[in-house]
Amino acid sequence: FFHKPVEYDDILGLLDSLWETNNAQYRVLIVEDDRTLAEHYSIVLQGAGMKTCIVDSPDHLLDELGEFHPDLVLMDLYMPNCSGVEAASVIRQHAAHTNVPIVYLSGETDLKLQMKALQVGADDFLTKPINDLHLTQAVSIRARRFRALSAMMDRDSLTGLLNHSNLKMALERELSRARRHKSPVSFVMIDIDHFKSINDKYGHPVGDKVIKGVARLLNYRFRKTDTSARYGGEEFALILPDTPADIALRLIDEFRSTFSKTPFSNGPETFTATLSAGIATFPEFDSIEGLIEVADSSLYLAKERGRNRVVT
Ligand code: GH3
Ligand code: MG
Ligand code: MG
Repeated sequence: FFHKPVEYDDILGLLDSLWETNNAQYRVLIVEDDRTLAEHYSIVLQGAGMKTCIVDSPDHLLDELGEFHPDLVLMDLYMPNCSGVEAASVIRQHAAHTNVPIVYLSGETDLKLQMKALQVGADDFLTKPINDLHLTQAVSIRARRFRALSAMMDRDSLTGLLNHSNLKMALERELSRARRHKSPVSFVMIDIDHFKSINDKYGHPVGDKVIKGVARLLNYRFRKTDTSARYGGEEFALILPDTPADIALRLIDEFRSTFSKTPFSNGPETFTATLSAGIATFPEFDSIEGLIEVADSSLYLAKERGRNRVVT
């Protein structure tokens, strides 16, 4: 670029490569009763590197939303047994999908009707017929913004771990997967011991360093398929798929031991901290509430028995 004049083709090439990477894997749910049209959109969006899923009747919409986790919903306005507006309001009433962008794609050209349709919480209105490039652009811009926003909202700002509300969703997902595959899942609650006195002795910022230390070690020791979350102030939770209770106990006890030897600094002085953990395992316990309750009472037992220990 610096040695020769920029050519039109160079720019096109650059745009193409940015385009490919930027559209990587955006997930688009297409709600459209006209199969031919739906498949056309699908091919266009897939051609730009996105993943698509077609729903031809709003009956299965909520199931598909839960399974597919779209980054955007492309919604027809007029369908035989339900209007797109109704479908959009159903999506919006679901806590898990309050932020997913909804874009109408319809032949409706009446501006007043378009505005009314947008009022239920949709984000944009595109009119058929639509140019392929326009469609991909409109979809990818919104999908990208949604991805970036979700990534920020799903995570705790101090540690970068999943936050409380997303942990519940992750646990729900792992539990239904485990039921399908008939495999175990272990759920772990972790709490730093005497954390109040760490704060009192060294100050809040040093306390924060200890919290970050737990998060860093969690990221380092556990697999990508394991989910770690900040459950509350100095409490953490961990989901270990395909892990029975005895293996979970061994893993978490190793983690506990490593943490207890990890030095933290307060100026020239160094100190160590300990943590306690409680474990509950599916299928022995078969609900989110059950797993959380049992892991929590095991954690309480670990505290009662003297802390710096793990209880199943
Ligand atoms: P135990 O061994 O029984 O768990 O005792 P503990 O002192 O750790 O437990 P307790 O729940 O009494 O105290 C937790 C403390 O954590 C109280 C609260 O001020 C502190 N805390 C909560 N969130 C944060 C945070 O984000 N940063 C820091 N530095 N402290 C926090
Ligand atoms: Mg504590
Ligand atoms: Mg606590």
